[in-house]
Amino acid sequence: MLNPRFYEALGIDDIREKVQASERLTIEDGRRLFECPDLSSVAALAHYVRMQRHGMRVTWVRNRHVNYTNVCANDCRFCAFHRRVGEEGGFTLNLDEIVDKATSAGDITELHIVGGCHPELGLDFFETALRTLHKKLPNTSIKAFTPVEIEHFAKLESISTREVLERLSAAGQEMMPGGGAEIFDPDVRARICPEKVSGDEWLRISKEAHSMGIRTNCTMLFGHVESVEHRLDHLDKLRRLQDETNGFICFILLPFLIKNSALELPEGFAGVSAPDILRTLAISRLMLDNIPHIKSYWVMLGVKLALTALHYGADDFDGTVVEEKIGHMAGASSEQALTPEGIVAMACDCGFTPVERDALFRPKNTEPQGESPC
Ligand code: V47
Repeated sequence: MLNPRFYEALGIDDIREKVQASERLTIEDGRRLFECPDLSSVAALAHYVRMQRHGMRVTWVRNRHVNYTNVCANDCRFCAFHRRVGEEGGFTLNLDEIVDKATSAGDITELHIVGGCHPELGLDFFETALRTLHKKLPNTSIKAFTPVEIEHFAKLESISTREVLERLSAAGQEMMPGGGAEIFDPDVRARICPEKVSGDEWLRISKEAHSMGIRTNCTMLFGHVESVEHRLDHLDKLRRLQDETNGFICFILLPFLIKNSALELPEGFAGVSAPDILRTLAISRLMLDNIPHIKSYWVMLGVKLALTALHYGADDFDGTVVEEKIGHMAGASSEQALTPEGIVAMACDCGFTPVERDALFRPKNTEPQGESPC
């Protein structure tokens, strides 16, 4: 129940009215929500939208991450995962190792494959890997390669990104994860990831994938050197592209984890705060009115905050994950994996209705899972 008197007192009753009338919020509205002194009132707006769209459902997936290499031609300053060619700590999996990892996690619905931009791994390696995985795991959807990797393969092979996408999807890539978006603003990118594709190029490749029928996710890495304006600009760019293509399925908010980062940070900076994460997530839900799902990614948030975020507009809990490196090398203190039973029990304990999904967010079955106390 959104009480107009509370919102009038906060000076944002016009925003409450828009939300309840399903009207689009402006960037200026977003800015005012960042400034609103009462976080719970912002949360209530996001929760209202979540309830309209998804009720108390929280989706999750049996999945596994495979990072095929951490060797990367880009040297993103925030990234603790990557190593330069020849640098200590670099790893590159061969085909057998990729297949072993993918098949060792039991019955999975989604395989999440990403890696660094390795200067020597050609497209034929990935086509073979996808074909082999598809054969071995015929009932598992392969969500693989961000727009950053797609651009890297195109450069390496001197072909267009469209051709890369055509070849990968013919080999078994079913959808694409949303990593590498960071913050689109060029000045921010110049500070945090100067070698990486531009924000415009990331958006162009996502658009190209959508035009070919490949659904993708999108992300925002925040809590480093960017301002609230940069966050809102990033969300606006995603929203504009989604108006054109409707190709994004899910948005994932990634709070910057600071351990082992080469980014120059202010003295004493301990990372983004929980209230800032929850507020940014709630505002993302409100601004991204055309993206169906908002993920609470427990790996980066930690399980407790990720469960809390389900009350701030998020409706997806990602999945079992099994082996995660990017967040954990940057200091994530969350578990390496969750069990299906654990996810179901936690969602129920928090009053939600867990729904197992596939990679494209279609429910796996219609039977209710677990028992919610509410
Ligand atoms: O691309 C890197 C970010 C991303 C750090 O699409 C960092 O379903 C925080 O994109 N602190 C990888 N974030 C994770 C990702 C993802 C995860 C789960 C599901 C999906 C999906 C996508 O993490 C990277 C980068 O943007 N990242 N370093 C760091 N220190």
